[in-house]
Amino acid sequence: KTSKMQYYNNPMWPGEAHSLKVEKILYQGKSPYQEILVLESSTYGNVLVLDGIVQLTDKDECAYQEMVTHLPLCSIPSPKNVLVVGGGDGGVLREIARHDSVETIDICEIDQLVIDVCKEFFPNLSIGYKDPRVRLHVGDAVDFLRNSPEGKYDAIIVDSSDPIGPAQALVEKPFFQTIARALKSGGVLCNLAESMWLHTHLIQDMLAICRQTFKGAVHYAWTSVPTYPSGVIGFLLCAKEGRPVNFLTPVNPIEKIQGATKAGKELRFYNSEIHRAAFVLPTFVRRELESY
Ligand code: AAT
Repeated sequence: KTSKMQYYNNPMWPGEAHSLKVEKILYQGKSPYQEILVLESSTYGNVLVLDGIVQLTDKDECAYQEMVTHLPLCSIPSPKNVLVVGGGDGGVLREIARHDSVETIDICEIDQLVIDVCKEFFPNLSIGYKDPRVRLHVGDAVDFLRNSPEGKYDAIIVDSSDPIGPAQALVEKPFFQTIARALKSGGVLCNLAESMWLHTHLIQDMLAICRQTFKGAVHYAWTSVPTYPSGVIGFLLCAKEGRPVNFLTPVNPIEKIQGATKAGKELRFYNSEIHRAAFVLPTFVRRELESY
């Protein structure tokens, strides 16, 4: 039973809360890393909650998973080796699999229980594991990246939780340095970067770290996800120096990739126009991020 005080007390978004009507609790458990809860909601389908924070719902997961994947992969000509950090639900794997240039998809998720629970309650996401190019590594992404060969990946997608709990180290400079090391020259990173309404300081800090670490290009993009705090979520798109990358217009448009949007597997959210639009920032954000 959560009191009203606790309800409005999350340190990431004090004073506000979002609610969904729950039909049924489908699963409740605890792993060594976090509390895991799966709910059946009346209007958003099944909902995955980790440590009290909504990670995804059936209804709006497309906005997040499609954007976090195709913003980076459509910005480089022919992605081959891709790494996903976090993303144990499999949704980002499902999206990467649309790219027929991709040869290997590594995923490093810390929590085996998230994977198992999603296989049971989110079949439309965990279907991503069925692609034969996927190699699953269960462990902390900090260690995984420290041990990964230099210049291996064309793209790295950091689909991890908020920086409280197991994902804390994933917003710090040493982590970004290991990512830069693991990328090929001209390789790209797409990192979850919180809400422009709530976390401009966190975004400014991450931007500063990324501008020091990735000399190619660094841009902020955003999208609408109704069940995330404040209803929006941002991404930091970063390119390692070596080969010019222009994130603002897709050089590898999804509409031209054979089979990427075939019947029965259509995209629900992403297209080349929304790719370009995602980098257009409201005036207050432009001011706060650029004057930094
Ligand atoms: N696609 C769903 C979105 C997520 S899930 C984030 C995943 O990152 C979780 O499965 C969590 O177990 C994993 N994770 C956290 N820390 C680490 C780590 N150190 N190494 C590997 N995996 C990790 C994110 C939703 C964001 C919500 C925004 N408010």
